[in-house]
Amino acid sequence: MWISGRPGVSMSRIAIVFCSLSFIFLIWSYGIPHYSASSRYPGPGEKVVDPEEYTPGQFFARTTTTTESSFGAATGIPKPRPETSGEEDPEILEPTPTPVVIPPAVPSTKSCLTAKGADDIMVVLKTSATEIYDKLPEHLLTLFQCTPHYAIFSDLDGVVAGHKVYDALENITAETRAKNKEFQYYDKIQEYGAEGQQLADLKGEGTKNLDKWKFLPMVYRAYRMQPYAKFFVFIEADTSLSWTNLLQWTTRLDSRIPIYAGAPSNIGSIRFAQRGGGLLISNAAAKLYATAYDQKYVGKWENRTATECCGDVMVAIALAEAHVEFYSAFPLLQGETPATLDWTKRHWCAPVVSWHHMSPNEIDILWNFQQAWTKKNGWQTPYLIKNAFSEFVSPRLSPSRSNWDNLSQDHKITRPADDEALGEGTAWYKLSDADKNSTLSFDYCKATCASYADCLQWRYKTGECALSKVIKLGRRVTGENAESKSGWFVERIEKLTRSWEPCEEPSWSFNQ
Ligand SMILES: *[C@@H]1O[C@H](CO)[C@@H](O)[C@H](O)[C@H]1NC(C)=O
Ligand SMILES: *[C@@H]1O[C@H](CO)[C@@H](O)[C@H](O)[C@H]1NC(C)=O
Ligand SMILES: *[C@@H]1O[C@H](CO)[C@@H](O)[C@H](O)[C@H]1NC(C)=O
Ligand SMILES: CC(=O)N[C@H]1CO[C@H](CO)[C@@H](O)[C@@H]1O
Repeated sequence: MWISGRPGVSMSRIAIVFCSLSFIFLIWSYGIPHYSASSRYPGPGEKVVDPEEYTPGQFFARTTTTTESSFGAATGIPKPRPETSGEEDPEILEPTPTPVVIPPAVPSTKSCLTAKGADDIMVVLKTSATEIYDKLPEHLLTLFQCTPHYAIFSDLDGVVAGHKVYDALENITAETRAKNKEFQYYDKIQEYGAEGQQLADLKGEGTKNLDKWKFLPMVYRAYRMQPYAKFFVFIEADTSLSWTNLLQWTTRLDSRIPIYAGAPSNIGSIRFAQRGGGLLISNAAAKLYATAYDQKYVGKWENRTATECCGDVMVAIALAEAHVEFYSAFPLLQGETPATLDWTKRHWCAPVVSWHHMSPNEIDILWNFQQAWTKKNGWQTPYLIKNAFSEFVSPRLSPSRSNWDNLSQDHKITRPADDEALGEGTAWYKLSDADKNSTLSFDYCKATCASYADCLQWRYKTGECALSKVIKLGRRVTGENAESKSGWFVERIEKLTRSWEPCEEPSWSFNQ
């Protein structure tokens, strides 16, 4: 026996170890079953907690009957214990989330390079010299390994890790450069570049304001570089693009129709595609645009750019002048991350082509997921919002998570700090007792959520309880928000998402 061969291992020590293990197991088995009890879904007419009877680790001990309720009309309100007497053991309440492990699955880059439709797409990434070393490498290692045609535009001409980077601002007229003070930063970037200095030091408002000037020349030049591309996709450095879903989407579209599509947004009367979700422009649209650009850029569009807030708005203005119509491609192209998206029935069966506000870290996770996806499902099956949910969200939902803001915000209850704002006639005064109590503790907040049949998640911080009937993951918070603590009724969420199944067909539809 290997044990007896070791010094210092005696039967009594083994006995001690055995006893400790049994003890740990006892505690563990005592704690575990209560998690699911606490997230039990009390549907209409079903039994629900009376948290009065609450004992640690057993939140929903005794049950009473509730009726269907919704925000603002709570009935059968449970009365939780105040936080002071018996906080649940955070060790027990907060099991470590199941890590999302995606085994490395690297289909040969050859298959992604030659996937159907790959040769027809031109992917264009826009960045700035001030962030290029932080954000470009991830794209070079992932997406751009798969795109036969791509270009990178910045505010400095050069080569990064062997890849050509174009300066989108090189032909801005001297008049415009003299009139708009952000171009002082453009000159600085050129200087730093020439001297080999730390371009990241120039990061700030000044260089950020240069961004809007890049769009029109970039779209034009991309078309001139690759005039036979059927579709042009313009993304930002913090956009995550699904190559397989993009290809499956564009092969269903007719590039001879002028299409300008993206995640819609409005400024005044102008409807435009938000830059972060990506802009999809068909060949026919790009051709119309290029013709108009030749006539209008210098005399008109460049001047107009000075007065518009943003480059993506300017693209919409220019395309409208080129007689290209805008189509909303939401939720295929969209501006959220898996942490901030509303996971609703409406989008459940839609494929996701883009995510925005993604760190290189998150882009990488998504990329690995998609590699595994195409390896398993080939290049003709899109991954849907629901697949992203089961991969990135559902394993992370739990009855309680500290330092976490789940973005619950349908119904936010804040106890005013000023006592005068509590009296008769105030907004606070009109709240139900359950709503008022929800601001007392995490458990009260949870109980108030439980009392609303459609409440799925809650977030508590001192004096504030926020409830939500929309599923959102949220993220870890630091600094002054670090005390936020969130929770989800996992079984309610499971029941709800199950009711959205099955997805008959991926819904590729998008409209004007
Ligand atoms: C609110 O809290 C108070 C004090 O803890 C308690 O007496 C009351 O029953 C609670 N009401 C509800 C509706 O939970
Ligand atoms: C700037 O002008 C030159 C010469 O016409 C042209 O080759 C180049 O593509 C232009 N650059 C951009 C970003 O439009
Ligand atoms: C741009 O607008 C200014 C007035 O705002 C005008 O003086 C200038 O001539 C215009 N430039 C061009 C190229 O049209
Ligand atoms: C990190 C974050 O976005 N937190 C938000 C969570 O929800 C509350 C309430 O709506 C917001 O005020 C926070 O900004």
